[in-house]
Amino acid sequence: MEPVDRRGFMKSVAGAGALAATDFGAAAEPAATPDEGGPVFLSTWVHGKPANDRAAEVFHGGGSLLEAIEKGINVPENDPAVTSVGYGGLPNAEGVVELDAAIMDGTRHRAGSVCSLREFKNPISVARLVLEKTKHTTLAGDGAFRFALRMGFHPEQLLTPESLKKWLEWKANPNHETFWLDPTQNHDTIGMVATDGQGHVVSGCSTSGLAWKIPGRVGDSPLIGCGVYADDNTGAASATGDGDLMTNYCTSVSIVHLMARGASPQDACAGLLEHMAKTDPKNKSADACVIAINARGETGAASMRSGYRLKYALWRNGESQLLDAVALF
Ligand code: SD4
Repeated sequence: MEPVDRRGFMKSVAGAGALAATDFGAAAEPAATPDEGGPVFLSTWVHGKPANDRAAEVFHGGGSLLEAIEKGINVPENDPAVTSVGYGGLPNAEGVVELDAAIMDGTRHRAGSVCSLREFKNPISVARLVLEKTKHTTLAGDGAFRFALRMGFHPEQLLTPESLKKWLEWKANPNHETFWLDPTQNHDTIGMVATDGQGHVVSGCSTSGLAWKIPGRVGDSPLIGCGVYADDNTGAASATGDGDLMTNYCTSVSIVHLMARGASPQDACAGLLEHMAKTDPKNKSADACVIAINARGETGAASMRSGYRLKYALWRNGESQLLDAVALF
């Protein structure tokens, strides 16, 4: 993605806003012509970098794009230092880790997802098996647990000494009725979008969701069209931040639809956040960040506000970097 100055950025937002106002039922743009640019991996937050590196390694080792995204996302899922994904993710209000994940294949236009999955640290891998082995799209709670068991995954305790300590501290605090952790400590959902450079796109997302959430709470991450969306005719998107808010805007499918009407990934990301701010000015202070890629490998990333600015990871042509997303406010 090119660096965006403020004037260019506001112009792009205005353009995307105009696109947002167009009729969603209008004829779509012709499918993007894929170039031969090779794979591109784009992920949220700092832990997106080792995730991208692993995804690129798997892809270059002969794995499919779906497999690359799954194995890439497994990296922060397995890392106890990442406290909002997989093993070591902060638990719900009752001290139980509940994980959400989804993966969508833009070629088949099919997704798999799991919600409120307990005791398995790799929900993205379980979600992929929902996609590959069943006719369903989403499995939740106990059913997702039993499906994972049947698929051969091994249950384990996902609390680490550190996450247990944090939960006990939260419980001991007399003001602990909030279900939203200080956002500065809760930036860690992994969203990844990628193309193989041949016109194929995939989107994946994995999270432990909001720390101290009400048991059974499902965020945007495992909901198709919210946390993930992918369509080879256009591109793919993913989201991170306040999933209770972003679910109401179907962020990922809305971004892909903006791209289908001609917006660049950058303009589509900015346009969706601008739409959120326009419909309710309170959203200007929301924690909301999005990433997108089109089938030509062009990328976009945007944050609602500079106080919750997305750091994102980009892997292209063997180069792996961390970048700061633009912020609207
Ligand atoms: C959720 N969207 O469960 C996730 C949380 C998140 O950065 O992305 N945090 O609401």
